[in-house]
Amino acid sequence: MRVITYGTFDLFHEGHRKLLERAKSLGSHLIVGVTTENFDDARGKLNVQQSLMERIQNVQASGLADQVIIEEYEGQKIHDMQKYGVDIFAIGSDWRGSFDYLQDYCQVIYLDRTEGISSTLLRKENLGVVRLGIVGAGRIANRFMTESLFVSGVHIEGVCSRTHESASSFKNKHQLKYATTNYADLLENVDAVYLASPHETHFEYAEAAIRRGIHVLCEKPLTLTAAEAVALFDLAREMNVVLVEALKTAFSPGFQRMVAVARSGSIGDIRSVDATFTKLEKGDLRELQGGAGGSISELASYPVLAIVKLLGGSYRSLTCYSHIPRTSEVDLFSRIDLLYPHALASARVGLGVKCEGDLVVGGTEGYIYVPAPWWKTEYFEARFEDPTRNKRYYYKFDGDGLRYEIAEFISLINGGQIETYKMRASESIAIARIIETARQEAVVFV
Ligand code: C2G
Repeated sequence: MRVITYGTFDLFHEGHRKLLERAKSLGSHLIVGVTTENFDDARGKLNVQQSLMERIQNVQASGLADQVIIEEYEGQKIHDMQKYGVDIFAIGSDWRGSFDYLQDYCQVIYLDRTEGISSTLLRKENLGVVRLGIVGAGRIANRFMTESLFVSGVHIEGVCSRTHESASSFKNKHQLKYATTNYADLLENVDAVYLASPHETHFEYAEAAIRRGIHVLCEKPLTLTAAEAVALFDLAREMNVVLVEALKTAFSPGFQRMVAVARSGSIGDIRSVDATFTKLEKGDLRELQGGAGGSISELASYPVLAIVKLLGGSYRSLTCYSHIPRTSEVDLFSRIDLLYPHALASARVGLGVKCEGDLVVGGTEGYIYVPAPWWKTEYFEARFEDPTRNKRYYYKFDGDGLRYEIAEFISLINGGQIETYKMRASESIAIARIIETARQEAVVFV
């Protein structure tokens, strides 16, 4: 009898060993499928600590597996049952019912799970739980709460907001320990903060946290000037704390893959990048008034991120056109054109004008097309003159996507690293520089 079982087997423990022992005793040959990082990402398991290689080695070291295979995609189990001539599929009882569909191919057995031990528990013991405070109680802070539930190793302790009412209603809604209007109080009780306050407060709040050795995840735009971004990253390095700009697109698997495909030469040399993000804001634009608002400061971080990831931060010149109608104090539509040594890029943003929100990366041999909403990259295409070469790529972008940046932030803290290649300090600084220059030098039309 051939038996198969699957798992992540992160931080291999007694529960895993017992499960494999029981599975093995059901037959004569045990196959163990170990999940890839991509597959775990896709099924929402974001905090796996060990690499695929380490997890395979753990399974092999148990001496219980006759064969180890890699599980990399949804639906693979059906293929494996047939490919390996499997008689019995065994899995822990926490999955009871979920794999009944495999009964068409083999016998399905749910084995009792070992109580009191799990990878999640071990991760907590190993790494502890990061106590996080939220600054701001608006729409994005609410989304952050929902998304943080998908990430293990983090606990949202409290909230700081401008008014008592907004802070305590946020606290009650999300059942937090405390609410305050005093930022210094919040910093007393946390290891890290998430800044979702108005743009112009980011610098001051981030600086105060970093000075106390508190890690910072800061909503975009991190700062409104490059000098402030440089100062914050210098301070973070000096204090050895994590400072990450929460630009969700940068952390999504699909976007990272798109950048890698484009930069690997598959469409030749990159000569143009055109990215658009518009979001019609109706009604009260008061939040955007007073200099810090507008379509550039609200939205340009996204298209400029794509440009910086694809072409770098060293452009030769910048031109910006902004539509600021007489009735508005802020720009409602803007286009930033950047000339690079060998390429042209354009970022279009709008709060009062709607355009197609797509991204096109033009190369000397073909182009990459990412349809709207490209900033939540789920799908892109590489297209060529010869259409038989066209290729489509599909990825997962769960929920609002904030879970990816939260997971990365927590794993940086736990791993003792202060920077991630997904959103480097130099990239945040380059984005801040472009946004600052565009806002200063915009040619205005009414
Ligand atoms: N397990 C157990 N007792 C525990 C913990 C885990 O019996 N205390 C079992 C699980 O039920 C599972 C196996 O050990 O059968 C691997 O568990 P995980 O590493 O958590 O992997 P999991 O996410 O359950 O993978 O395709 C992947 C599989 O569908 C499930």
